[in-house]
Amino acid sequence: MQSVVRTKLLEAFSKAEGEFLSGQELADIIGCSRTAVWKHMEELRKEGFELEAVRKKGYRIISMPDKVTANEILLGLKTRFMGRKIVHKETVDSTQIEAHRLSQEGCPEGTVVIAEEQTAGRGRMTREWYSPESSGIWMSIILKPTLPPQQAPQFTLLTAVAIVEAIEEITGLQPKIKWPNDILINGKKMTGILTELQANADQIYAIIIGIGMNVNQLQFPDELKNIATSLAIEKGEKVFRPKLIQRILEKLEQYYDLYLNEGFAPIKALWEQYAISIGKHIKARTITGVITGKALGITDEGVLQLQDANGTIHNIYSADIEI
Ligand code: BT5
Repeated sequence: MQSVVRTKLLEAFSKAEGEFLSGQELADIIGCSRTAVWKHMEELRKEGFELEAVRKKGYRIISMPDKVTANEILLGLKTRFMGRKIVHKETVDSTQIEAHRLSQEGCPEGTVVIAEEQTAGRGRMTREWYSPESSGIWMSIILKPTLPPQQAPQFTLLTAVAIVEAIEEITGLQPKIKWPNDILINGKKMTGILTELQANADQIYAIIIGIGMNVNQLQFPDELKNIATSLAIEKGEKVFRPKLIQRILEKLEQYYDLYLNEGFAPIKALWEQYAISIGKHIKARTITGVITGKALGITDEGVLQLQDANGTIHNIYSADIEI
């Protein structure tokens, strides 16, 4: 089916909010015959849409396929630039790799790369990120702020705030942020954020924000069983991914604008509301060693401050935290 026709059809059904649309109404909307409407509806059915057709009433959509396509994300997306260009792949090594490439080719700010499955999804320091097919949100977002590279870590915190609020609004669950890049529910990791840079010493050319979110998995491999969870496990039902992606992109645009206009302070205040580990005794594993102490909070730059038993305050730029 031509994508314009598909978009028009989905838009009409989206507006109808589950009510029937007659064959004639649909024919008028897409500018074709009623027979052609029937053919298009059959194509939607083949794509996995669950449809109801009733004589004299017309058609309605009962459920959408559990796929994330660019169309599904764009339909009803309320952003100026975030996610306005979407590159969707069935399978990819890593959406980060694809996003780096697109950025170098000069793609617009706000471009999103999203995949149903990653074969080489990555975490920080070349760790692996488990990204099975059609069950999570594996996406990378390209931003191009004119800023010095030292400010890049703040984007991990900004993204975490956007994600927590989007999840709260869509599912009612209340995730918590573990500095710097984990989002947890009931103490288990549900989302990881990976912020990568294209920059020189003075200026950022692009920030590639990778989001790996466990949405509809009900099981994890042995090595992750005790540390990972998904929204479906926590909520007890499947979550429709396109809506959640839209909300994340909308929140991300909102907080990115706020950050560019007012700096990190308002983001920091929000972040602190959702953070665990502040005020607690923690162990921080950095690339140079382990420091234990009390987490005092984050600085205006987003750096974690840890006070050890001698009272010395350490600035931690990146680490794995144990509470
Ligand atoms: C992260 O790294 O948490 C960042 C993960 C970012 C993944 C996204 S997916 C889209 C984009 N494309 C990519 O290739 N990457 C980004 P880190 O803090 O280093 O945590 C990695 C650790 O989390 C691993 O060593 C495992 O212990 C654990 N882990 C791996 N897969 C997981 C999963 N699906 N859920 C929960 N934990 C996982």
